[in-house]
Order: sequence, then C-alpha cells, then structure tokens
Amino acid sequence: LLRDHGRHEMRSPAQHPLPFHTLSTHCVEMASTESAAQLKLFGMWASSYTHRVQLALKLKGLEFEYVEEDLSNKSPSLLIYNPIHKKVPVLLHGGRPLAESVVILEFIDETWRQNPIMPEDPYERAVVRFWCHFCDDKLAPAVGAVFRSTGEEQKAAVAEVHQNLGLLEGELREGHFKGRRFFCGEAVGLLDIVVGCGSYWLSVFEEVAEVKLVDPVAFPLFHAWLRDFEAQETVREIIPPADRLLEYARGVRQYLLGLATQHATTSASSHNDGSGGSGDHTGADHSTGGTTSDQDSKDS
Ligand SMILES: N[C@@H](CCC(=O)N[C@@H](CS)C(=O)NCC(=O)O)C(=O)O
Repeated sequence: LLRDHGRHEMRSPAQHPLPFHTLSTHCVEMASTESAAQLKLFGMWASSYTHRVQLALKLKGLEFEYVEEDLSNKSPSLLIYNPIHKKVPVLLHGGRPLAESVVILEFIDETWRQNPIMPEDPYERAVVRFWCHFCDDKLAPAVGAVFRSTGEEQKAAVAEVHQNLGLLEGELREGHFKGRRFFCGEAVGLLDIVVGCGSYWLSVFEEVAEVKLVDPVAFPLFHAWLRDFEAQETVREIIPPADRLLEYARGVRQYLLGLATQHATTSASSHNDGSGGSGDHTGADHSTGGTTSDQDSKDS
C-alpha cells in the first residue's frame, strides 16, 4: 500500500520547515495569514494522531508552527499543556492548549469553516463520532496487539483486526457509507482522517510482524478506500516515507518483544521467590503508531 510513496519526496515534520507550502486560493491565504502566528502543534513524526491534526490543518489551508517532541523525554511545555494524558498531539491556539486528536479536529473544523471536514447534518455528525470511537477503541488496539505479539496471541489479534475491518467493509458495502467515495462523500472528511491516519501502519505492520491484515479480496472496498485516501496529494505530504516507518516499526517491535520476554522472566522468578509482580513498565502506547520507547528519542 505504501509502495508509491518512495517516488515522492516526503519529509517528516522534523525535517519539514513549517509553515507548509504557499497556498493558492484567496480564502486560504486569508486564513493562513490570520492564523499562522496563533497555531502551534506539538507532535511526533511517526505519530498517526499527530498526522491527523497536520492533515486537518493542511486541508483547511492553515499554517502553523510545529514542535517535534521527544516522547522519551517530554518537554516541560508538553507536560504543562497536556498534564492529564501527557501525549501528543497538542494544539495551541492563541496560547490556549487543546489535547486529544479528535477533539482538536472538531475544534479546527468549527473555528475555520472553509473546506468542512464534518457533515452539516447532526445525525451524520453523530455517525462520524461513533466510527471515530470504533477506530480508536476497537480497531487501533487490535492492530497494536498484532504488532506487539507473536504466535497464538498474534493469531487471535489478527482475527480481531479482520473482524473489525469486516465491520467497516460491511458499512461500505451495504451500510451507512455505501456508494460513497469517502466516508462522508466526495472529499476527505474527519472520519477519513481518523481511520486513514493510522491505516498506513497496517502495511508496515504486515511486513514487520509477517501477517496479512488488509487482504484486498476479503476487504475490497476498504482496500480501495485506503488506496484512494493514500493517493491524495495532501495525505502524501503528511505520511512519512515507508522505509522510515518500517525501520522505526522494526525497532519498536523488537523493543516491545524484548520487554515482554523480560517481563515474563521477572514475573516467573518473582512468583517463585514470592516477591510479587512488577506491573507494566513498557510505557508503550499500544494503539497504532504510538509508543514511548528509546526508539522514539533516537528518531525524533
Ligand atoms: N487519544 C490520543 C492518543 C494520542 C497518543 O497516543 N499519542 C502518543 C503518540 S502517537 C503519545 O504521545 N504517547 C506518549 C505516551 O504514551 O507517553 C489522541 O487521540 O490524541
């Protein structure tokens, strides 16, 4: 799925001197000028949640200052602006912080009305929110479980990913999204951003974890939707190059599997000497594309 990406020069946020390109329409230029000084995004180059916000800002034609975070050594600013979750992305608007990517996306859409990413109709908006929750609460954790496991545990996780992709496929085939190019119509919208920024990890994980997740025969409509999403110019400019994602994912998987082995050994020995378990010290965010590890600091 990411095969084409190498043909385009795509730079990670860390390498990309923001603000982004000159914008073409008058409306977009106005919006950019107005907001460039006001918007600051704290993110991490491989974070699909950060990519969501970058893509929304890009679709709106908004310029912003980008701050790359080292997630293994978070900046005081990040901890001040997101004391609850201590995660990226955080968007500052005129000095006021907002955390949680979907919350940020809705804020962006409500603040800058050009190129809407949410439907007008309240029911349609509610449907978008429902599927955003599905993506973050069911699909992403299942994908994360594939990535950090092996053997039987991994097989069960793959089956769960397939089950969840089957639900999306069903909605595209004969459910709410039937006949639509993107989830809310002809243009990339909020739900496409949420499902799409993250779905490019599926092919990366397929290679790294040696599994098949998006079978084009089993999930033809989801597969076609993902290819269409990834082919969008704005999306191509956001997603880091496949080889960089692959290298990063390999390192993180190795790290997580190493920790799991270490944890199993420690649990077994503490069980034997009666000293009790050690809990989860991975610091890993098990959802798609989100981890805190030494690898992060190496790459960011
Ligand atoms: N629900 C959050 C998830 C954000 C998230 O998981 N961010 C990861 C990077 S992809 C992070 O900052 N992890 C740091 C940590 O877990 O300590 C959102 O939608 O913004």
